[in-house]
Amino acid sequence: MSVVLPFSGRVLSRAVRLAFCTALVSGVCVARAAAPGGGGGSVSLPELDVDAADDAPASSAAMSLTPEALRRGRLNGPDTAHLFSSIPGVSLYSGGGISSLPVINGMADDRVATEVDGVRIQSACPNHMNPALSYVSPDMVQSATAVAGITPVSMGGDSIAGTISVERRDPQFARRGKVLFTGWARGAYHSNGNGWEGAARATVANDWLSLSYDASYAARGNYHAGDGAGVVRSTLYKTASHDVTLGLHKGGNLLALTVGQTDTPYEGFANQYMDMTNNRSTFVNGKYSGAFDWGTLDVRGYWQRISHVMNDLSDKGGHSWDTGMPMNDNSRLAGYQIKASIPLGRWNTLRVGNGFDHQGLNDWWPPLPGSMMMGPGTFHNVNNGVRDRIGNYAEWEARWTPRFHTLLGVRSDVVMMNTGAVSPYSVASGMGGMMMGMAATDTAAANAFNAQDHRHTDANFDVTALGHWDADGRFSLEGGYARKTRSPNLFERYAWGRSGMAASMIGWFGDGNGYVGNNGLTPEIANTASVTADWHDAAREVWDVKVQPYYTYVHHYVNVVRLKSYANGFGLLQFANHDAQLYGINASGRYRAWSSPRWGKGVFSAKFDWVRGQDLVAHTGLYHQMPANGVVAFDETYGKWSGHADVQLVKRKSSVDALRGEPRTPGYALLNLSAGYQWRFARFEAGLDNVFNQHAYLPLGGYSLGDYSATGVLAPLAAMGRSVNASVTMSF
Ligand SMILES: [Cu+2]
Repeated sequence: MSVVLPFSGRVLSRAVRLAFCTALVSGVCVARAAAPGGGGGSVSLPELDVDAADDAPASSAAMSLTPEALRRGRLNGPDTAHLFSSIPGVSLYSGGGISSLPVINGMADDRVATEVDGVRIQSACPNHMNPALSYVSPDMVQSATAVAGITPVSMGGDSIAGTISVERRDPQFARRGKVLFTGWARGAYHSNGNGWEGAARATVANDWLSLSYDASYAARGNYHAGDGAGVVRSTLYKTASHDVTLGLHKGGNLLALTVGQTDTPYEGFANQYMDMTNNRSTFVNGKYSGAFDWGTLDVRGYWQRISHVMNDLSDKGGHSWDTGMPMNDNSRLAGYQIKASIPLGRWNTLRVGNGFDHQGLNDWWPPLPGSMMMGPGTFHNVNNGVRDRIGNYAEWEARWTPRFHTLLGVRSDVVMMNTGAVSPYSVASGMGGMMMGMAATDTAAANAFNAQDHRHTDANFDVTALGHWDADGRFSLEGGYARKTRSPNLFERYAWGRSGMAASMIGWFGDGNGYVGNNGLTPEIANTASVTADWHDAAREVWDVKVQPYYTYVHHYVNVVRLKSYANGFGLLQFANHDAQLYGINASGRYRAWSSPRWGKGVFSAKFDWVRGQDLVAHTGLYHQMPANGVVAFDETYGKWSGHADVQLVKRKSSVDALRGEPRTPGYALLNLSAGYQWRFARFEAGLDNVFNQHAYLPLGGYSLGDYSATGVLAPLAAMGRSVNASVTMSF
């Protein structure tokens, strides 16, 4: 019924664009990912084959996940951010179960440009509970690419670390004269936390019109830490999403329009004082790509409405504000991106782009009936906050010889921000004791804030220069320099509450501290130099070793100063511009030990990351620096069987951020196993994570505040213990 063309236009363009991508770790390579059904889907855009190629720059720093890596990521858990954990230089830190945030080369969160379908989605929450990747289920991801280090300007802007890009599936079409009806459904179970997931997609299409429907669901209870250490509170979640995509395809043109909604009725945040008690995102995303005589054009437009509600879930007991604390956010995002790729003769390509992104945000905390502390008025944390960005770039890729090419890019981003007047719960008056203290502190802070001018216009510019040299068929060297700039986010500039309670609601660090914004913050500017050396056999089939050292100096790095320390050890911190440096090495290797009809294919692979980050003003380590870590993996494929084993090794975390009181964590080693079998239109997968049920603390997890609230014992956030995972995917 379905027609599979091995090289659709977009697959080809991706293959060409990443022709120099030489990621070697198991699960990381240059291919475009397939449907989870594994071959059941069909994509056919033959007219785009020739002209759509080369629509994005070749860069060794760009790595895309293989279909196998995507499948394994889906089996391990329902978080799209976790798909990237196998990529060198990328680590993750957890907030909620489906809201992990990526860290690239020691720089986290907003420092990473995170794109879903080419759209930058800003978190609409002072705890960054709803980051971009939390809106897309791993089942809906068709391609996942990470760019660490020297990021081409066409893939960056308003970020200093790198880019993480996830694309939902493109519409599928039938061959001329045929009708395509295709789809898949997947169900999965995780024993730890009793998690269930389901996802499905159905498409009906002819050769020019395609209509598809996607749905996904995931729910899980609190997980258990390893070695009988018990439940980790506030790690439960439930989420559901669905969307409809209409695709039109004619000649060299593709038009796709997606309308969808994601609902997360609850999600616990183990390292925050608050939990998410509802999050609804409604979005419209349009995309046009066309191939012309002069080159290719890619246009995207989007609109998104996010309404976000926080409170304490029932297992976060023991607070002074245990009776709850409603906090609300409303956000509107809208924007467009236009990209053109213009070949200039055989040897040169010019890429130009223009884009606009609007973020509007309201963050307010309604009064709690009967509470002296949280009332009688509404606490307006961000009142009509606006952050708009206009980006423009030009990028020139030149092939000087068949063995040497360069990439030069310049980019400007103008970021405009403003916000309205704010107010505390109550204006300080004749109340007694602590209440008066809090009301007086926040009243004074609100008055000081309202007296300031909050308008900012940051004119930022970025530069990327990259050279790539293929010495012979077995060695290549790529090196470059990038200047990248990020403007502060709305909370970094505009969070204003200075009482302990109000400030502890601000912060996406999981460290238990309270945060105050700083209206005087300037953009942070990173200067990065990096080289990538790549050794491999001529055909790139048997072995591969890649080593990438880097150094980054960040002017005006947005870090913190400590205004006050509380009795419990946590502090009141204010964002401040410091200078910082980060340096490290990412390395990966792969060796195909055998490949024969008799023994199948066996591949050993490894990755290793090491990073150090230092605040050069406060003379302390930067926050969220992963200790030295690596993965050693083995993959065997035999006919319709596939097997995978890996050991994840993480060194003791001894370098910490003293400003935030970051916890030290011991080293650990975890063994994970999985296997899959394809039978006709069904794929069965089973896995065992953390086989020996080891107890481990997450080096970037901060403190387990859910447990702290309930037990009074403060400890780092524990990793998940053993989990049996199973999934079945049916394609039709
Ligand atoms: Cu939130």
